[in-house]
Amino acid sequence: MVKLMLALDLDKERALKVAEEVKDYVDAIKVGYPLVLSSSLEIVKEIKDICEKEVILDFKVADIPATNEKIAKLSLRYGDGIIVHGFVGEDSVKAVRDVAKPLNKKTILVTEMSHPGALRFIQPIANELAIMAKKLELDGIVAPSTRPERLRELKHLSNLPVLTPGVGAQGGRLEEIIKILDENDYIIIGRAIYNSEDPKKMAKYYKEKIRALSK
Ligand code: NUP
Repeated sequence: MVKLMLALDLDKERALKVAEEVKDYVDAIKVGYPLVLSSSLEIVKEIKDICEKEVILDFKVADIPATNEKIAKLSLRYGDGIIVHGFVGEDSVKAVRDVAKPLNKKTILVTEMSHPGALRFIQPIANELAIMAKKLELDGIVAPSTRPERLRELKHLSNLPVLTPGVGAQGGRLEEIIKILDENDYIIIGRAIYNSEDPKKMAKYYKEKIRALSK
């Protein structure tokens, strides 16, 4: 079954509350700058203490190789993997991968982003990014639920597990993307769950919908 990854872009207090509420229905958790900058990287441990899920660091690392290496070393003291940008070049991505691999942690490459602004600069190179992810034998790519045909193509080109954001608040439709995905892939949902009146109920709703549509 396709996995559900919760994006926890909240402050510490709300993030821990939501993690506790939804833990029976999500398979993994994604933390990014809003949460880490409003607390610290230690938050990853606190989340793991609550729910023992896979935690991916969405830091979209995009610097020169020497700096990427330092960022990866510091970040990957926590969590199970890190998201990087590829437009900075193969050497920068390799620097992260070479830190992550020996630690048994994932390096996940952003290909095409899910927001409208992605059309101008990143969509034109997204196919090449997916091919680079495959060549570097990374652990996954990020590709958009907001453009199902692009999601299909990027998954095909990379032949890697896909983490796909865009369902819910960004207008992506679960029914349209689920047929493209398989049990190695993750659907990332944030606001549609944590901003709802009842995050637990909403996480259950998405989990059950994924189960029903996966058949
Ligand atoms: O292309 C991307 N789009 C995107 O929304 C790459 C991402 N990493 N994200 C992240 O996915 C975004 O930063 C947020 O954490 C999550 C989507 O959350 P939501 O739109 O479901 O609230």
